Amino acid sequence: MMNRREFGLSLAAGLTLPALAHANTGHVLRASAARMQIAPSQYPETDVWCYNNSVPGEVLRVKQGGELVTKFENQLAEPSSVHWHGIRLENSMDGVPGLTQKVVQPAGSFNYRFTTPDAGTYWYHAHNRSWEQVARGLYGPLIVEEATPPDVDHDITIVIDDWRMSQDAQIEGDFGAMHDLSHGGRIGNYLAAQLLPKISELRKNERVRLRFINTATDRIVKVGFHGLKGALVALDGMPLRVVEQTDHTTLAPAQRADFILDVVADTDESALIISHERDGGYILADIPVRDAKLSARGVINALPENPIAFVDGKAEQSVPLVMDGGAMGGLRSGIYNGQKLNARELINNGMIWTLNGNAGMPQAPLLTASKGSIVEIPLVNNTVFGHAMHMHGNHFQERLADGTMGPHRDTLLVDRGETKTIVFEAENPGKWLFHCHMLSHQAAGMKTYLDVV
Ligand SMILES: [Cu+2]
Repeated sequence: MMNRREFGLSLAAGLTLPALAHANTGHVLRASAARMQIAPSQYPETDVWCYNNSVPGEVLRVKQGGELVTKFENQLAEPSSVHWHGIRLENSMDGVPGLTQKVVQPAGSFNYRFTTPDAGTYWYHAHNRSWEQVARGLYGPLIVEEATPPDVDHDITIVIDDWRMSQDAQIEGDFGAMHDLSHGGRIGNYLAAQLLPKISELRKNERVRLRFINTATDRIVKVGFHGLKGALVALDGMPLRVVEQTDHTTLAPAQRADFILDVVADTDESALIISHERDGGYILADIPVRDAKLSARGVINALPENPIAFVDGKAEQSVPLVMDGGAMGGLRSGIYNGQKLNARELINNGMIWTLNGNAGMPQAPLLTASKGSIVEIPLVNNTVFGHAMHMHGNHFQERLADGTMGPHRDTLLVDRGETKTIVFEAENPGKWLFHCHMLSHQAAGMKTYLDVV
């Protein structure tokens, strides 16, 4: 038997406490209000809500197959909970108030304890009134380390967030504005990327692993590079079987992407991390490159596989999920709390979107699947906005146009008018939330759940 203390929660690389001192554990994850520098230094500090006094919250690192144990303490003035995004954990630890646990009241606490079966890049975030709590800073990276990590010189987590701020760098309090809820969500005016750990320079031919996490509530971000060349190696935590040579990827809210890249910029140039916007490139990070004398690295290999099943595309049941509503969506009616309401009544209840005709949490699950069965869900987007559909507790694969199966994901962007079909093995018992991770859309109706029995 492994001794649990060997697998406890450890602090971020570069900090001083070794994992053992931290195990089993006494670890506390405390949500509270704080004030910190989010905007560039010429602006004042920002009032935020955060975990362990920082935004992003403390980088939690656990070994694959290890256990995360932490006591969540809620020192906010409102109820909250913590969701461990992308972890195939036991249902009671999933952090969804009203579905998997009771909400944690102010001054209350909840003990989270679960194993982490899959290596990769995950994150944790508030899951009560998440469209506001996440936007105010309640999130952090959760890194599950491979037993044998890839050979890189730097392992850097890049947390992207999209802030809507006033001129004095305070978070605008306009949460739940109807125009945002009914369109592309609450899009900010300050896109920021934090590199953890911070890195002040790179050397030519060094190899870096970059773990991108899009924590924005609603903004889709297209990241790219200059002076860095390599491959996409994982999506939503899960390794790609074949690495993809590319210099960019699109991250919908909640999605993650791991790249392994070699520094190809010359000495005294820069390695740039870029957000490609409609009006051009926007520099998220500019890292000076120094002193060569290192030789070029070899081929970039795939990361070791995680213990998750691949499906061949055949399914035992197929249950479509049809998205309607939003601006220009022509929504006429929907079921809300078990009652059929017209569009005006839905809006009066803050509901603008429906899934299979239902707004907000339905009274019955989208589907019930027996453990071990293979399920298919065609995601039919009848709206004129994209939706980033996130399934809790499971990863799924998209059946691609050529009939092959895409990579494992926990969040999939379905563009306006598109249908994408996902297939997965329902291997994790419990009630699993399935919702749009454009959190403004979730707030205005886009959620349901699956029951695996
Ligand atoms: Cu959506």
